[in-house]
Amino acid sequence: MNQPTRPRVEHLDDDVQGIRHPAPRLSWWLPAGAGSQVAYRIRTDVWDSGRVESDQSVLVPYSGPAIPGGRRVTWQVKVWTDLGESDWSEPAHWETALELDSWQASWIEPAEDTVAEPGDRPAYLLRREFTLHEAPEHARVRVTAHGIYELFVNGVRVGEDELTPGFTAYRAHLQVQSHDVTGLLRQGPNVIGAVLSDGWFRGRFGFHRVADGYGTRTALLAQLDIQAADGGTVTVGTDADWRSTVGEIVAADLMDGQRVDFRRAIPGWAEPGLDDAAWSKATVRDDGLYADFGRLTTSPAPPVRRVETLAPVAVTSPRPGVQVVDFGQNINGWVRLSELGPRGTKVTLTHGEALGPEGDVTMDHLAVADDTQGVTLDPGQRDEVISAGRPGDVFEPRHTTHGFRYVRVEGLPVSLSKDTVSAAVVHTDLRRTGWFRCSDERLNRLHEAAVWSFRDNACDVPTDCPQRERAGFTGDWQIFVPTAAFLYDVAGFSVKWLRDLAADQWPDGRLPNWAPEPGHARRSEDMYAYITGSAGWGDAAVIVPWEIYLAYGDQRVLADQYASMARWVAYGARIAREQRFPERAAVRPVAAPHEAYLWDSGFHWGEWLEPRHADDTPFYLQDHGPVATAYLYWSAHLLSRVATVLGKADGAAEYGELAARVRDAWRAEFIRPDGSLSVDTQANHVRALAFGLVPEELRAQTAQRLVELIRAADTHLGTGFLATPYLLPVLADTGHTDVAYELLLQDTRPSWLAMIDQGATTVWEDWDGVDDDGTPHASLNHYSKGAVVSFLHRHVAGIRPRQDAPAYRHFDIRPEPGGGLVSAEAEFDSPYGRISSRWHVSKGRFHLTVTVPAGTTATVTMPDGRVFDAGPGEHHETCPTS
Ligand code: RAM
Repeated sequence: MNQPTRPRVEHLDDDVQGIRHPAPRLSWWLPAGAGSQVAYRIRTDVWDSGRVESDQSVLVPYSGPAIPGGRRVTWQVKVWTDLGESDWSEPAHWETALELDSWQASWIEPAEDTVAEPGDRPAYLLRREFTLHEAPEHARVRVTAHGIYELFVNGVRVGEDELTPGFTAYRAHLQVQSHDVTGLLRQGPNVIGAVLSDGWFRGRFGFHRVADGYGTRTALLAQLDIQAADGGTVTVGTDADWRSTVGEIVAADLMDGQRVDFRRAIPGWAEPGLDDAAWSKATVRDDGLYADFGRLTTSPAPPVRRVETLAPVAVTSPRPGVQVVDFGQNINGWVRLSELGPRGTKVTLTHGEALGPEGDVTMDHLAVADDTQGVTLDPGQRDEVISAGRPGDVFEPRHTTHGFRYVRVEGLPVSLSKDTVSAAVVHTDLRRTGWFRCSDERLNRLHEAAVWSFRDNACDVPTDCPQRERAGFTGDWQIFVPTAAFLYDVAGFSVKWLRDLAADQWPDGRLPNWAPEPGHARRSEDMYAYITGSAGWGDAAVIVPWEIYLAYGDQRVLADQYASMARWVAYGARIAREQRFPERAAVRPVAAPHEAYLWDSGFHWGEWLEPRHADDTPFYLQDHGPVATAYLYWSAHLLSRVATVLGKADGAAEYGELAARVRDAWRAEFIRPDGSLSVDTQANHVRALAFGLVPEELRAQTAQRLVELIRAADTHLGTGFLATPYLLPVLADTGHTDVAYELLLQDTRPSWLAMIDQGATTVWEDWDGVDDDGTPHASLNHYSKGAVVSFLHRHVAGIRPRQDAPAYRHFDIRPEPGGGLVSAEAEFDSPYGRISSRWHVSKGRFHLTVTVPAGTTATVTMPDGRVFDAGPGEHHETCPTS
C-alpha cells in the first residue's frame, strides 16, 4: 500500500488524549518501499495544510487553527516520495484537553471517621445514582484521584488502565484519564461509582516506606459530560450527592499488599437500585491542593495495563498447608486466584523472588534496615483473601503490586493448578521497538533478563526495583535510558518523569535521588537535605533529556527541561566552588586554583556497588571527587550541546567554558605526572575514557591500564552502577574488543552470565545476588547492570545512533563480531522506520544484511574496515573473517 503508516501524535499512537499544546507534533513512517519524502499534506476534519515541501516526517508541529478544548480531531497525512503521491494514511485521532473552566465537578473525600494505620487502610466505594431521560448520543468521563481509583458505570469497569491516575509529583501534576462511556449509559437510572485506595498518594512506597507522602486523605474527582441527541447536555460530577462506604477491600497498600474479605462484598454496588441509605455522605473539598485545577494534566506516556498473563510452571508443597506457585519469571504485577475455598477460608499469599533451602518463598533479602528510623522494615508483598464461598468470585488485587516469581499460598484446602491461579504482568504499556538474537543462547537469555527487568520497573515511573523500594531512582534511569530507548519507545514515559523531576528540584538546584519525591515530613529534615544532590543521580536531569533527544529527535523536551538542567549544573558548580573535601583541605591548606572546579564534597553514592571494595571506609565518607567532578564535567558539556541545539549561543559558550575548566581540574587533580590515574579502579578508568576526561594522547595508556586491572581480576569486571554501561563500549572503542567479549562471556562471578547460569530471569542489583547455595542478597530485579545489552545492540549487531543526526535520521551500522559468535541480528523500530542488521559467518566469510528505512541513510562499516554509504532499502555485503 502506498500510504504513510504508524501515525503518532507527540510520542503516542492513536487516540491520544488531553493534548494541551496548541501545536502537537505529528509523525509517520513513509510508505513501504519509498526512498525519501519531498512533501507532505496533513488534513484534519476542519483544516488542510495543502502540499508542504518538506522532508520532515518526525515530530512535525500541527500548524492549523487553534482547536477548542475537549475536541476530538481526526487527522490523516499523505506524502510525495520517489513512489509519487501516496494515498491518505488511515485516520488517527487526538483529543484536546478540557478547558479548566469546563470543570464543574468538585473534589470529594470518602467519609472516614478515623484513619487506620498505614497498611490497614481499606479501599472505599463511592457512588452516585442519576437519571437520564434518554440514552445519550455521546458521553465522556474524565476522572482522577488522590490515591488509586477504578471507575465503574452501571456495574461495568471503565477502561483497562491500571493503578490510575498513575504516579506523578501530585502537588505539581495530576493525571486525568478520559473515556468514552456512551455505550454504558442508558435511559432511566444510572450509576457512576469508584473504588478508591491509598496508592502512592497516601500509602507507603520507597526507601523509607513512610505513608501520607502527599496528604492524609484520599479523594476523587470525576466528571461525566453527556450529550443528548437533541444537542442538550447533562453533566454529572463528583459532588455532595455522592455516598461512600467500605466494601470487600479491607486493606490496600502498594507495598504491604491487599486484603479482601469477600463476605463484605456489596453485590450491585455500582448499579442502580441499591439501597445506599446506610452509606455515608462524601465530603466536598475545595481548599488547599483541591483548589488547584491547574495541576490537572494528561500523561504523555501510555497507561499501565495488565500486559500479559503467566501460567504457573510448577506448584509444589514444601510443607502441609502451604503451596508454592512458580511462574517461571520474575515480574511486576499480581496474582489472579479463582479457587478460594469454602466460605470463611482465609488464604494468605506471600510474594517473593527466590526460594529458601526448603523450597519455600524467602523474603529475608528484601527486608531493609532503615537507619533513619532505627527499624527494620517488613518486606510486605502479602495479600490475604477470605472466601464468601460464592462461585465466580475471583481474587485479583488491583490496588497493590508485587515484584515476584514465586507465591506462597497458605490456608487453601484445595490444590492449585493453571486453571485456578495465574499471574498478571503489570506495567506501562510501552510499544516494543527493539529485538536481538545471536548464536549464543546464554547471551539471548541475558538479553531477555534485561528486557524483563525493564518491564518490571516501568510502572508509570522508572523504578529501581519492583519489590523493595519501587522508587523512581534518578541514577538508575540515567544509566539505563539509552538501553531502554532501543527496547521500547520510552519517549513519552521519560518526558512524563522529567516533568516531575523538575517539579521536585530544590530551589538551590539540587535534585532528589528519586522522583517523584514526596519529601516526607516524618523523616529527619537534615538527613533528607544531606542525601539530596548526589552526582551521577541528579545528572539524570541532563542525561535523560539528552538521550531522549538523540533517540527520538525531540527538541521540545530539551527546551522544556533546559532550566532544570541549568539549575542542576549551577548547583554542582557552586558546591565545587564553595566547599572542599576535608582530607584534601587538611593536606593542602591553601586550595590550588583548579579546586574551584573540583566537586569533592557533599553526599554522593559514588560508583555504587562495585564487586570488591578496596577501601572499607563507608561510602559516604569517601572522596567522591573523581566521580562528582567527572559528572559535573559531563553534564556541563552536554548542557552546552543542548544550548547549541536550541540556538542559545550564550548558554553554549558559558557551559562549554565551564565544562573545559572542570575537565582541566579533573586532570590536574586525578592524573599523575606519568599519565596514570590516581584512582586505580576499573570504574575510574572506564569513566575517564567514556567522558573523554583523559587527553587524547593518554587514551591508549589509560585503556591499557584498564585491561591490566581486568586481567589482574582474572578477567573479571570491577565496575558498579555508574561505569558498567560504558565498560564494554570503551574497551571496544579503544581497540580491546577481544577483552570486551571475554568479559561479556565470563561466567564466574562477578559477571552477567554468572547470574544467568544461576537461573536469573531478571538482572540482580548486586554482582553477588545469589550465593552458590542459592541464598539471595539484595534485590534480584534492578535493570541498571542490564545496560550491558546495549553492547549487543550497538557493537555485536552494530546498530548505532549518531549524535549529529538524532532519531536515527542518519546512523551507523558497524558490527564487531567476536567471542566465537557465528551469527547475530537486531531489529529496531526507529522514529523513521525499521532498521535491521543481521550477520552470520560461514566458510570463512562474514555476511551482513542491513535494512535502512525510508527517509534515512546509514554508514556501514564492515569488520574488515571497508566503509560504504547506504540509502533506504536492503543491502548485502560480505568480507573475509579476520
Ligand atoms: C538503592 C536503590 C537504587 C540505587 C540507590 C543508590 O537503594 O536500589 O538502585 O540507585 O540505592
